[in-house]
Amino acid sequence: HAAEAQRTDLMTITRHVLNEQSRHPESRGDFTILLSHIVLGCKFVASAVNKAGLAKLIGLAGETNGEEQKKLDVLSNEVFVKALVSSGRTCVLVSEENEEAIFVDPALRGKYCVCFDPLDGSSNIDCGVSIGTIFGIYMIKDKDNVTLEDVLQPGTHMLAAGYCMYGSSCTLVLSTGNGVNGFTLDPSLGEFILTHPNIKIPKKGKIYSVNEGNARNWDGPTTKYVEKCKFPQDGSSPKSLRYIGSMVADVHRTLLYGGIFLYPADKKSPNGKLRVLYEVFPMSFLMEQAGGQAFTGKQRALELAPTKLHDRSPVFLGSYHDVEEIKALYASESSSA
Ligand code: P6P
Repeated sequence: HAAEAQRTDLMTITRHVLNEQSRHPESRGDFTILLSHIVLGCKFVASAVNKAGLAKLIGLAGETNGEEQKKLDVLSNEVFVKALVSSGRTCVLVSEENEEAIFVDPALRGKYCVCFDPLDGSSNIDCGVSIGTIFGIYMIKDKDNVTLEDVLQPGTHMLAAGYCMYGSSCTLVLSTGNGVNGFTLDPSLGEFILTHPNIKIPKKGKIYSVNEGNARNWDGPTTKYVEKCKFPQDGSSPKSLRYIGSMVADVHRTLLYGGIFLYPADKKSPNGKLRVLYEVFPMSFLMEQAGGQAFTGKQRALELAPTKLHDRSPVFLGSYHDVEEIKALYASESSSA
C-alpha cells in the first residue's frame, strides 16, 4: 500500500515549492507564481526541442507558414521573456540572448530579477546532445527604481537557481536555498514530478570534465591538476574523462555521480568562457547547496562581483574534496609567485 500511496501522492514541483514557501510566512506566493512561469517556459522548450530534429522534415512535408524556421535558442528566449514578464513578478531580466538588460514595464513589475540562458549548449541541438535552460533568481530592493547596479550582485545574494536539461528525459533541478531537488517531466501529465529529493553530490569523485583540446593554453595549476587526474602519484587509479561540451549535461552528471567540472582561464580567454550571471552563479549555487564547491581560481565563485552583464569567469565546480585539491594548487602558485 505504501508504494500505491507513494504513486498516487504526486509531489509536483508546484506543490514542493508551496511546501517550502510555507516556511516563509511573510511571502505571499510571489515566488511560487514566478516559478510556475519558469516551469511553463521549460515545458514549451522541452516540446520544441523534442520536435527540433523533425522540424525540417515537417517543414518540407507540411504547410510551412513561410516564416523562416526560427532558431530554437531565439524562440526559447522569446518564450522565457514573455513568460517572465507576464508573471508580473519580475522587474528586470538578464538573458544570454540579449545584450542589454530587459527592464519590465512598470505597470507589470514584481520584485524579482531573473538571469537566464534560455538554451545553453544550443550548438549541440543538431546532433541530439542534451542541452538546457539555466536560471538564477535575485530579489530587487526597490522594483520602481531598479538599475543595472541592482542586477550586478554577487552570487551570494542569489535566492534560488536551477536548470532544466532537455535530454533522454526532461529534468528540472532546483534549489531555493534549502538543498537541491530534481523533478522529471511526466509528459502524460505535463507535470514535473519529484524524482531526486535532496540531491547531495559525493564528497569525492572519479571523473574529471574539461575540454582537453585547450590544454596547450592552460595555466600551471590547471595543467598540474589534470596531470594528477591522469597520472596520480599516490597509487590511486586515474580518473575518467567525461566531457559532453554542454554545461547542463556535464554539471548534471557531476552533481549525480560526483567529480569535477572545469572551464579554466587560458591564454586566449583570460576569464574563461562561461558567463557569471547565468552559467557560473546558478551552477555554483546548486553545487554548494548539494554539499559541493565552486571556485574561480582566485576565490569562491559565488563571492565574485560582476561588473558587466555578460562577464565571464573561470570555474572549477563539483565534489568538495576534488575542488579542494585544485584550490590548493592555485594557493601554492599564488604563494610562490
Ligand atoms: P567548449 C556551450 O556552448 C557552452 O556554453 C557550455 O554549455 C559548455 O560547457 C561550453 O560552452 C563548451 O565550450 O569551448 O569546450 O566547446
